[in-house]
Amino acid sequence: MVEFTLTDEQRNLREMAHDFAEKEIRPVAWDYDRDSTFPEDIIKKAWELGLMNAHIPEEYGGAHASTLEGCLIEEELSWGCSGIQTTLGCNGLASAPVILAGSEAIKKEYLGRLTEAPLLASFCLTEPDAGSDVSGMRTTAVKRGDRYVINGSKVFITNGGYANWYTVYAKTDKDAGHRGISAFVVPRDAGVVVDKHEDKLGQRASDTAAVSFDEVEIPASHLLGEENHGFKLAMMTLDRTRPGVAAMAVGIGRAAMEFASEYAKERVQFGVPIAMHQAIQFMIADMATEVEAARLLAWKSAVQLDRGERNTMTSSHAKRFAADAAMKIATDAVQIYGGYGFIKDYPVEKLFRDAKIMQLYEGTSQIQRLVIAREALVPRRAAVEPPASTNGAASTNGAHAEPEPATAG
Ligand code: COS
Repeated sequence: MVEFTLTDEQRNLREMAHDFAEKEIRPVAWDYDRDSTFPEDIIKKAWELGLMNAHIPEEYGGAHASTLEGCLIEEELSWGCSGIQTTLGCNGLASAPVILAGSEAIKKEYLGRLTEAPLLASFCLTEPDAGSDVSGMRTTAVKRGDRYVINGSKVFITNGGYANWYTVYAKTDKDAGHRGISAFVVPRDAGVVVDKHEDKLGQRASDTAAVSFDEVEIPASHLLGEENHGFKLAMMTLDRTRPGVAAMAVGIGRAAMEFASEYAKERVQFGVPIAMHQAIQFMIADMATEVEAARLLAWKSAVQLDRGERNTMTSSHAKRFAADAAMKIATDAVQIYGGYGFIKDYPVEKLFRDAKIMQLYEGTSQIQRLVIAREALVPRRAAVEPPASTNGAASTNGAHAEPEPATAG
Protein backbone atom coordinates (compact mmCIF):
# COMPACT_ATOMS: atom_id res chain seq x y z
CA MET A 1 0.00 0.00 0.00
CA VAL A 2 1.23 3.51 -0.76
CA GLU A 3 0.20 6.06 1.84
CA PHE A 4 1.14 9.74 1.63
CA THR A 5 -0.71 10.87 4.75
CA LEU A 6 1.19 11.86 7.87
CA THR A 7 -0.04 10.81 11.31
CA ASP A 8 -1.38 13.50 13.68
CA GLU A 9 1.86 13.19 15.66
CA GLN A 10 3.94 13.78 12.54
CA ARG A 11 1.81 16.77 11.52
CA ASN A 12 2.26 18.27 15.00
CA LEU A 13 6.02 17.73 14.79
CA ARG A 14 6.14 19.45 11.41
CA GLU A 15 4.04 22.34 12.76
CA MET A 16 6.34 22.75 15.75
CA ALA A 17 9.41 22.82 13.50
CA HIS A 18 7.73 25.31 11.17
CA ASP A 19 6.76 27.54 14.07
CA PHE A 20 10.34 27.49 15.34
CA ALA A 21 11.67 28.32 11.86
CA GLU A 22 9.22 31.18 11.47
CA LYS A 23 9.70 32.75 14.92
CA GLU A 24 13.28 31.94 15.88
CA ILE A 25 15.17 31.43 12.60
CA ARG A 26 13.66 33.59 9.82
CA PRO A 27 13.85 36.92 11.70
CA VAL A 28 17.62 36.61 12.22
CA ALA A 29 18.72 34.42 9.30
CA TRP A 30 19.84 37.25 7.02
CA ASP A 31 21.86 38.88 9.84
CA TYR A 32 23.61 35.60 10.65
CA ASP A 33 24.34 35.18 6.96
CA ARG A 34 25.74 38.70 6.56
CA ASP A 35 27.97 38.48 9.61
CA SER A 36 28.70 34.75 9.36
CA THR A 37 27.81 34.39 13.04
CA PHE A 38 27.54 30.99 14.67
CA PRO A 39 23.92 30.58 15.94
CA GLU A 40 24.66 29.51 19.53
CA ASP A 41 21.43 30.91 21.00
CA ILE A 42 19.33 29.10 18.36
CA ILE A 43 21.17 25.84 19.09
CA LYS A 44 20.18 26.10 22.76
CA LYS A 45 16.53 26.80 21.96
CA ALA A 46 16.29 24.04 19.32
CA TRP A 47 17.97 21.57 21.67
CA GLU A 48 15.51 22.37 24.47
CA LEU A 49 12.55 21.78 22.13
CA GLY A 50 13.93 18.44 20.93
CA LEU A 51 14.51 19.69 17.39
CA MET A 52 18.09 18.40 17.64
CA ASN A 53 19.16 14.79 18.23
CA ALA A 54 15.61 13.52 17.64
CA HIS A 55 17.02 10.41 15.92
CA ILE A 56 18.96 9.20 18.98
CA PRO A 57 17.41 6.08 20.58
CA GLU A 58 15.45 6.61 23.79
CA GLU A 59 17.90 4.62 25.93
CA TYR A 60 20.50 7.33 25.24
CA GLY A 61 18.13 10.22 25.88
CA GLY A 62 16.77 10.84 22.37
CA ALA A 63 13.26 10.60 20.92
CA HIS A 64 14.12 7.77 18.51
CA ALA A 65 12.41 9.65 15.69
CA SER A 66 12.14 7.87 12.35
CA THR A 67 14.08 9.03 9.29
CA LEU A 68 10.80 10.37 7.86
CA GLU A 69 10.18 12.42 10.99
CA GLY A 70 13.73 13.74 10.72
CA CYS A 71 12.94 14.83 7.15
CA LEU A 72 9.87 16.75 8.34
CA ILE A 73 12.00 18.70 10.83
CA GLU A 74 14.82 19.26 8.34
CA GLU A 75 12.59 20.64 5.59
CA GLU A 76 10.95 23.16 7.92
CA LEU A 77 14.13 24.35 9.63
CA SER A 78 15.86 24.64 6.27
CA TRP A 79 12.91 26.68 5.01
CA GLY A 80 13.86 29.04 7.83
CA CYS A 81 17.61 29.00 7.03
CA SER A 82 19.52 26.03 5.64
CA GLY A 83 22.79 27.30 7.14
CA ILE A 84 21.29 27.22 10.61
CA GLN A 85 19.68 23.83 9.92
CA THR A 86 23.06 22.48 8.79
CA THR A 87 24.38 23.46 12.22
CA LEU A 88 21.41 21.96 14.05
CA GLY A 89 21.33 18.75 12.02
CA CYS A 90 25.03 17.85 11.98
CA ASN A 91 24.80 15.77 15.17
CA GLY A 92 22.71 13.35 13.13
CA LEU A 93 25.55 12.79 10.68
CA ALA A 94 28.25 12.50 13.36
CA SER A 95 26.26 10.14 15.55
CA ALA A 96 24.91 7.80 12.84
CA PRO A 97 28.10 5.66 12.78
CA VAL A 98 28.05 5.53 16.59
CA ILE A 99 24.44 4.35 16.58
CA LEU A 100 25.24 1.80 13.88
CA ALA A 101 28.46 0.35 15.25
CA GLY A 102 29.50 1.81 18.61
CA SER A 103 29.81 -0.35 21.72
CA GLU A 104 27.24 0.10 24.46
CA ALA A 105 29.71 2.11 26.54
CA ILE A 106 30.57 4.44 23.65
CA LYS A 107 26.91 5.00 22.82
CA LYS A 108 26.08 5.75 26.44
CA GLU A 109 28.95 8.20 26.79
CA TYR A 110 28.90 10.06 23.47
CA LEU A 111 25.22 9.95 22.47
CA GLY A 112 24.49 10.78 26.12
CA ARG A 113 26.64 13.91 25.87
CA LEU A 114 24.46 15.21 23.02
CA THR A 115 21.18 14.59 24.79
CA GLU A 116 22.29 15.82 28.23
CA ALA A 117 23.53 19.21 27.05
CA PRO A 118 23.38 21.28 23.84
CA LEU A 119 26.74 19.98 22.61
CA LEU A 120 27.79 19.38 19.03
CA ALA A 121 29.59 16.56 17.23
CA SER A 122 31.24 16.52 13.80
CA PHE A 123 31.76 13.96 11.05
CA CYS A 124 35.35 13.93 9.74
CA LEU A 125 35.64 12.10 6.43
CA THR A 126 36.86 14.60 3.81
CA GLU A 127 40.53 15.55 3.47
CA PRO A 128 42.33 18.13 1.36
CA ASP A 129 43.17 15.46 -1.25
CA ALA A 130 40.31 13.03 -0.64
CA GLY A 131 36.80 14.39 -1.25
CA SER A 132 34.63 12.22 -3.50
CA ASP A 133 37.37 9.58 -3.49
CA VAL A 134 37.02 8.56 0.15
CA SER A 135 39.53 5.71 -0.05
CA GLY A 136 42.28 8.18 -1.01
CA MET A 137 42.40 9.52 2.56
CA ARG A 138 45.79 9.87 4.26
CA THR A 139 44.91 10.27 7.94
CA THR A 140 46.27 7.28 9.83
CA ALA A 141 45.38 5.51 13.05
CA VAL A 142 48.11 3.26 14.43
CA LYS A 143 47.44 0.85 17.27
CA ARG A 144 49.89 1.10 20.17
CA GLY A 145 48.97 -1.23 23.02
CA ASP A 146 45.42 -0.45 24.09
CA ARG A 147 45.36 2.89 22.26
CA TYR A 148 45.19 4.26 18.72
CA VAL A 149 47.34 7.22 17.67
CA ILE A 150 45.78 9.42 14.99
CA ASN A 151 47.68 11.72 12.61
CA GLY A 152 46.30 13.75 9.72
CA SER A 153 43.97 16.53 8.74
CA LYS A 154 40.35 16.90 7.66
CA VAL A 155 38.59 19.72 5.79
CA PHE A 156 35.05 21.06 5.30
CA ILE A 157 34.04 19.82 8.73
CA THR A 158 30.61 21.15 9.72
CA ASN A 159 30.64 22.46 13.30
CA GLY A 160 34.32 21.47 13.41
CA GLY A 161 35.31 24.52 15.42
CA TYR A 162 32.66 23.93 18.08
CA ALA A 163 32.33 20.15 18.36
CA ASN A 164 32.71 18.34 21.65
CA TRP A 165 33.60 15.11 19.83
CA TYR A 166 34.33 13.91 16.31
CA THR A 167 33.67 10.76 14.29
CA VAL A 168 36.99 10.36 12.48
CA TYR A 169 37.84 8.08 9.57
CA ALA A 170 41.47 7.01 9.26
CA LYS A 171 43.60 4.42 7.51
CA THR A 172 44.45 1.46 9.71
CA ASP A 173 45.96 -0.37 6.74
CA LYS A 174 47.56 2.03 4.25
CA ASP A 175 47.84 -0.54 1.48
CA ALA A 176 44.30 -1.90 1.56
CA GLY A 177 42.37 0.92 -0.19
CA HIS A 178 38.79 1.20 1.02
CA ARG A 179 39.27 -2.02 3.02
CA GLY A 180 41.92 -0.31 5.19
CA ILE A 181 39.75 2.45 6.69
CA SER A 182 38.42 2.47 10.27
CA ALA A 183 36.13 4.85 12.16
CA PHE A 184 36.73 6.24 15.65
CA VAL A 185 35.14 8.54 18.18
CA VAL A 186 37.66 11.23 19.10
CA PRO A 187 36.83 13.59 21.96
CA ARG A 188 37.96 17.15 21.29
CA ASP A 189 40.03 17.24 24.47
CA ALA A 190 42.17 14.35 23.18
CA GLY A 191 44.00 17.09 21.26
CA VAL A 192 42.01 17.95 18.13
CA VAL A 193 43.32 21.22 16.67
CA VAL A 194 41.02 23.60 14.79
CA ASP A 195 43.17 25.11 12.03
CA LYS A 196 40.75 27.33 10.16
CA HIS A 197 37.14 28.51 9.85
CA GLU A 198 36.16 28.81 6.18
CA ASP A 199 34.66 32.02 4.77
CA LYS A 200 31.91 30.60 2.55
CA LEU A 201 29.71 31.61 -0.38
CA GLY A 202 26.51 30.44 1.32
CA GLN A 203 25.16 28.81 4.49
CA ARG A 204 27.32 31.35 6.28
CA ALA A 205 25.66 30.75 9.66
CA SER A 206 27.16 27.26 9.73
CA ASP A 207 30.71 26.65 10.84
CA THR A 208 32.92 24.84 8.34
CA ALA A 209 36.38 24.16 9.72
CA ALA A 210 39.67 22.47 8.94
CA VAL A 211 40.85 20.29 11.84
CA SER A 212 43.99 18.29 12.43
CA PHE A 213 45.26 15.46 14.56
CA ASP A 214 48.88 15.41 15.67
CA GLU A 215 49.69 12.26 17.65
CA VAL A 216 46.15 12.30 19.06
CA GLU A 217 45.75 9.28 21.35
CA ILE A 218 42.42 7.61 22.04
CA PRO A 219 41.53 4.36 23.82
CA ALA A 220 41.20 1.36 21.47
CA SER A 221 37.60 1.04 22.70
CA HIS A 222 36.78 4.18 20.65
CA LEU A 223 36.98 2.15 17.43
CA LEU A 224 33.52 1.94 15.82
CA GLY A 225 32.73 -1.56 14.60
CA GLU A 226 35.55 -3.67 13.31
CA GLU A 227 38.97 -2.47 12.24
CA ASN A 228 39.12 -1.81 8.46
CA HIS A 229 35.32 -1.72 8.12
CA GLY A 230 35.06 2.09 8.25
CA PHE A 231 34.41 2.66 4.52
CA LYS A 232 31.18 0.67 4.59
CA LEU A 233 30.19 2.40 7.80
CA ALA A 234 30.67 5.77 6.06
CA MET A 235 28.56 4.64 3.09
CA MET A 236 25.82 3.29 5.35
CA THR A 237 25.87 6.58 7.25
CA LEU A 238 25.40 8.57 4.05
CA ASP A 239 22.50 6.30 3.05
CA ARG A 240 20.90 7.37 6.33
CA THR A 241 21.59 11.08 6.12
CA ARG A 242 21.00 11.82 2.42
CA PRO A 243 17.17 11.68 2.76
CA GLY A 244 17.44 14.51 5.30
CA VAL A 245 19.77 16.51 3.06
CA ALA A 246 17.22 16.08 0.27
CA ALA A 247 14.53 17.36 2.64
CA MET A 248 16.71 20.38 3.41
CA ALA A 249 16.97 21.12 -0.31
CA VAL A 250 13.17 20.93 -0.50
CA GLY A 251 13.04 23.54 2.27
CA ILE A 252 15.29 25.91 0.31
CA GLY A 253 13.34 25.36 -2.92
CA ARG A 254 10.02 25.91 -1.18
CA ALA A 255 11.24 29.13 0.43
CA ALA A 256 12.55 30.44 -2.91
CA MET A 257 9.29 29.53 -4.64
CA GLU A 258 7.22 31.31 -1.99
CA PHE A 259 9.29 34.48 -2.15
CA ALA A 260 9.18 34.48 -5.98
CA SER A 261 5.41 33.89 -6.05
CA GLU A 262 4.71 36.73 -3.63
CA TYR A 263 7.00 39.07 -5.51
CA ALA A 264 5.41 38.13 -8.86
CA LYS A 265 1.99 39.10 -7.49
CA GLU A 266 3.25 42.55 -6.42
CA ARG A 267 5.68 43.56 -9.15
CA VAL A 268 3.90 45.35 -11.99
CA GLN A 269 5.33 45.48 -15.51
CA PHE A 270 3.50 46.15 -18.78
CA GLY A 271 0.51 47.29 -16.68
CA VAL A 272 -0.10 44.02 -14.80
CA PRO A 273 1.51 42.05 -11.96
CA ILE A 274 4.22 39.93 -13.57
CA ALA A 275 2.42 36.81 -12.23
CA MET A 276 -0.10 37.46 -15.03
CA HIS A 277 2.58 36.79 -17.64
CA GLN A 278 2.79 33.21 -18.81
CA ALA A 279 6.61 33.39 -18.86
CA ILE A 280 6.54 33.84 -15.07
CA GLN A 281 3.67 31.40 -14.49
CA PHE A 282 5.57 28.60 -16.19
CA MET A 283 8.62 29.21 -14.00
CA ILE A 284 6.42 29.08 -10.86
CA ALA A 285 4.69 25.96 -12.17
CA ASP A 286 8.01 24.17 -12.67
CA MET A 287 9.12 25.20 -9.17
CA ALA A 288 5.94 23.75 -7.65
CA THR A 289 6.36 20.45 -9.50
CA GLU A 290 10.01 20.17 -8.52
CA VAL A 291 9.31 20.86 -4.83
CA GLU A 292 6.59 18.21 -4.84
CA ALA A 293 8.67 15.60 -6.67
CA ALA A 294 11.76 16.23 -4.54
CA ARG A 295 9.75 15.85 -1.33
CA LEU A 296 8.22 12.57 -2.54
CA LEU A 297 11.69 11.19 -3.31
CA ALA A 298 13.02 12.32 0.09
CA TRP A 299 10.09 10.72 1.89
CA LYS A 300 10.36 7.49 -0.12
CA SER A 301 14.06 7.12 0.67
CA ALA A 302 13.34 7.81 4.35
CA VAL A 303 10.42 5.39 4.64
CA GLN A 304 12.41 2.67 2.89
CA LEU A 305 15.12 2.98 5.53
CA ASP A 306 12.56 3.08 8.35
CA ARG A 307 11.21 -0.23 6.99
CA GLY A 308 14.67 -1.78 7.26
CA GLU A 309 15.21 -1.84 3.51
CA ARG A 310 18.40 -0.75 1.80
CA ASN A 311 17.88 2.77 0.41
CA THR A 312 21.21 3.45 -1.33
CA MET A 313 19.59 4.06 -4.71
CA THR A 314 16.57 6.04 -3.49
CA SER A 315 18.61 8.23 -1.15
CA SER A 316 20.88 9.13 -4.07
CA HIS A 317 17.83 9.78 -6.29
CA ALA A 318 16.43 12.05 -3.57
CA LYS A 319 19.66 13.89 -2.78
CA ARG A 320 20.56 14.42 -6.45
CA PHE A 321 17.12 15.50 -7.60
CA ALA A 322 16.32 17.72 -4.62
CA ALA A 323 19.71 19.45 -4.65
CA ASP A 324 19.56 20.18 -8.38
CA ALA A 325 15.93 21.30 -8.01
CA ALA A 326 16.81 23.69 -5.15
CA MET A 327 19.57 25.25 -7.27
CA LYS A 328 17.28 25.64 -10.29
CA ILE A 329 14.40 27.02 -8.25
CA ALA A 330 16.66 29.52 -6.46
CA THR A 331 18.16 30.56 -9.82
CA ASP A 332 14.69 31.09 -11.33
CA ALA A 333 13.59 32.96 -8.20
CA VAL A 334 16.43 35.43 -8.79
CA GLN A 335 15.28 35.65 -12.42
CA ILE A 336 11.74 36.50 -11.36
CA TYR A 337 13.04 39.25 -9.07
CA GLY A 338 15.08 40.56 -12.02
CA GLY A 339 17.84 42.99 -11.05
CA TYR A 340 16.51 43.11 -7.49
CA GLY A 341 17.21 39.40 -7.14
CA PHE A 342 20.90 40.16 -7.47
CA ILE A 343 20.87 42.57 -4.54
CA LYS A 344 21.38 41.61 -0.90
CA ASP A 345 18.35 43.66 0.23
CA TYR A 346 16.11 40.98 -1.28
CA PRO A 347 15.80 37.47 0.18
CA VAL A 348 16.40 35.25 -2.83
CA GLU A 349 20.04 36.30 -3.23
CA LYS A 350 20.87 34.39 -0.01
CA LEU A 351 18.81 31.35 -1.07
CA PHE A 352 20.68 31.25 -4.39
CA ARG A 353 24.01 31.12 -2.53
CA ASP A 354 22.73 28.64 0.08
CA ALA A 355 21.34 26.26 -2.56
CA LYS A 356 24.74 25.67 -4.16
CA ILE A 357 26.15 23.63 -1.31
CA MET A 358 23.29 21.13 -1.63
CA GLN A 359 24.88 19.96 -4.90
CA LEU A 360 28.24 19.56 -3.16
CA TYR A 361 28.09 18.26 0.41
CA GLU A 362 27.25 14.67 1.43
CA GLY A 363 28.23 13.62 -2.07
CA THR A 364 28.14 15.85 -5.17
CA SER A 365 25.35 15.51 -7.71
CA GLN A 366 27.88 13.68 -9.90
CA ILE A 367 28.65 11.15 -7.12
CA GLN A 368 24.90 10.56 -6.66
CA ARG A 369 24.63 9.80 -10.38
CA LEU A 370 27.58 7.45 -10.08
CA VAL A 371 25.89 5.60 -7.20
CA ILE A 372 22.59 5.48 -9.12
CA ALA A 373 24.30 4.16 -12.26
CA ARG A 374 26.08 1.41 -10.30
CA GLU A 375 22.91 0.43 -8.45
CA ALA A 376 20.98 0.40 -11.72
CA LEU A 377 23.58 -1.68 -13.55
CA VAL A 378 24.51 -4.06 -10.71
CA PRO A 379 21.75 -4.00 -8.08
CA ARG A 380 22.89 -4.85 -4.54
CA ARG A 381 20.96 -6.83 -1.96
CA ALA A 382 17.72 -5.19 -0.83
CA ALA A 383 18.04 -5.71 2.93
CA VAL A 384 20.13 -3.60 5.27
CA GLU A 385 22.99 -5.55 6.76
CA PRO A 386 23.79 -4.22 10.23
CA PRO A 387 27.53 -3.95 10.88
CA ALA A 388 28.96 -5.69 13.91
CA SER A 389 29.29 -3.23 16.78
CA THR A 390 32.57 -2.89 18.63
CA ASN A 391 31.53 -5.23 21.40
CA GLY A 392 30.83 -7.96 18.88
CA ALA A 393 27.03 -7.78 19.05
CA ALA A 394 24.86 -6.62 16.16
CA SER A 395 23.79 -3.00 16.22
CA THR A 396 21.09 -2.39 18.79
CA ASN A 397 19.51 0.44 16.88
CA GLY A 398 16.20 -0.99 15.78
CA ALA A 399 15.27 2.05 13.69
CA HIS A 400 18.16 1.53 11.34
CA ALA A 401 19.09 -2.11 11.53
CA GLU A 402 15.85 -4.03 11.79
CA PRO A 403 12.71 -3.94 9.73
CA GLU A 404 10.03 -1.69 11.23
CA PRO A 405 6.60 -0.69 10.02
CA ALA A 406 6.63 2.47 7.90
CA THR A 407 5.84 5.58 9.87
CA ALA A 408 4.08 7.43 7.08
CA GLY A 409 0.37 7.03 7.43
N1 COS B 1 26.30 0.51 1.95
C1 COS B 1 27.11 -0.53 2.31
N2 COS B 1 28.23 -0.85 1.64
C2 COS B 1 28.55 -0.11 0.57
C3 COS B 1 27.76 0.98 0.13
C4 COS B 1 26.57 1.26 0.87
N3 COS B 1 25.78 2.27 0.51
N4 COS B 1 28.33 1.54 -0.94
C5 COS B 1 29.45 0.85 -1.19
N5 COS B 1 29.56 -0.15 -0.29
C6 COS B 1 30.63 -1.16 -0.22
C7 COS B 1 30.69 -1.96 -1.50
O1 COS B 1 29.83 -3.06 -1.47
C8 COS B 1 32.14 -2.39 -1.54
O2 COS B 1 32.27 -3.50 -0.67
P1 COS B 1 33.45 -4.62 -0.80
O3 COS B 1 34.65 -4.04 -0.13
O4 COS B 1 32.92 -5.79 -0.06
O5 COS B 1 33.67 -4.84 -2.25
C9 COS B 1 32.86 -1.22 -0.91
O6 COS B 1 31.88 -0.52 -0.12
C10 COS B 1 33.45 -0.25 -1.92
O7 COS B 1 32.43 0.22 -2.76
P2 COS B 1 32.73 0.93 -4.15
O8 COS B 1 33.56 0.02 -4.98
O9 COS B 1 31.44 1.38 -4.71
O10 COS B 1 33.66 2.16 -3.68
P3 COS B 1 34.34 3.35 -4.47
O11 COS B 1 35.68 3.59 -3.91
O12 COS B 1 34.21 3.15 -5.94
O13 COS B 1 33.48 4.64 -4.02
C11 COS B 1 31.69 6.21 -3.96
C12 COS B 1 32.15 4.74 -4.08
C13 COS B 1 32.34 7.13 -4.98
C14 COS B 1 30.21 6.16 -4.20
C15 COS B 1 31.99 6.70 -2.53
O14 COS B 1 33.37 6.87 -2.31
C16 COS B 1 31.27 7.99 -2.17
O15 COS B 1 30.09 7.98 -1.81
N6 COS B 1 31.98 9.14 -2.27
C17 COS B 1 31.41 10.41 -1.86
C18 COS B 1 31.71 10.67 -0.44
C19 COS B 1 30.94 11.80 0.08
O16 COS B 1 29.72 11.83 0.03
N7 COS B 1 31.65 12.78 0.66
C20 COS B 1 31.02 13.92 1.20
C21 COS B 1 31.57 14.19 2.57
S1 COS B 1 30.70 13.45 3.82
S2 COS B 1 29.68 14.97 4.47
